[in-house]
Amino acid sequence: ILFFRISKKRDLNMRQKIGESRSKFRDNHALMSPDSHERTNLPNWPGSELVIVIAPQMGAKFSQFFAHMPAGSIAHPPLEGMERFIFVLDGEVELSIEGSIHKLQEEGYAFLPNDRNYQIKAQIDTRLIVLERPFVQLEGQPAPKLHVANAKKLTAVPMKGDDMLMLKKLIPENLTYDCEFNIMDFSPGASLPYVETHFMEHGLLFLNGGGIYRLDDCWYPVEKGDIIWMGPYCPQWFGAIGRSNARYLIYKNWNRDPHAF
Ligand code: UGY
Ligand code: MN
Repeated sequence: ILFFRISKKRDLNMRQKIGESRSKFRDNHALMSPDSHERTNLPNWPGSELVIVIAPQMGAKFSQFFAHMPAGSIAHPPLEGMERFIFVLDGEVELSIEGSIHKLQEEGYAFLPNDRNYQIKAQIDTRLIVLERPFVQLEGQPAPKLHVANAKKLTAVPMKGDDMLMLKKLIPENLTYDCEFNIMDFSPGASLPYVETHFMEHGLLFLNGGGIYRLDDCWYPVEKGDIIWMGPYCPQWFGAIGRSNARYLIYKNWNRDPHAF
């Protein structure tokens, strides 16, 4: 293990020294690998370092970022009209919202509706993945509810009948929500059943394992820690390669007419 760690580190430095990265940005998709992360700060995350990996500037209609929160730091709500999803990669946060407190540990998550008052406090050094987007109301539907849970406690179901591809749906399936967050878990050798093309976008984080991701006419090797943005109609396919499961967290805009965006 030690040898592997050393050689991997050296390899990474070599690549960086010659100006190489696996990160790629195209008109309808992007791959962001950890070797090109740029840390930055934002006013509503005092003391935290953020890596903004997906943003409207690249053509996406949402943003996604890693938040490195030191113990004791506090994060505040996003801009007006923006809903937020947070997922704990490691560490622990306390979410205080309208008189109640929720503890979120590894794979704990929260869907936070727009324009609510809350704070997120890191109990220890914590890494979150966060997604924000402007909420799109559906006429006749009430506002979506706060939803807090832990992905480890959810039961996975086979996707489209394939028990080599297991799916966990993280937020409730009702029309008040304008998006979905899922975890897809591929056994070694499993793949998406066909090349998908759809008007919805994706923001994706590899949680474990890896494989080959097809995006438009490019095939990319991908691994844990990689982020992918898929724009509308970006042809997409994934095949899991390796001896362990490949697992990713994926966002999708959902439950709304294509004209509503
Ligand atoms: O839900 C989805 O569209 C999902 N199957 N897409 C993907 O994994 N690229
Ligand atoms: Mn898809």
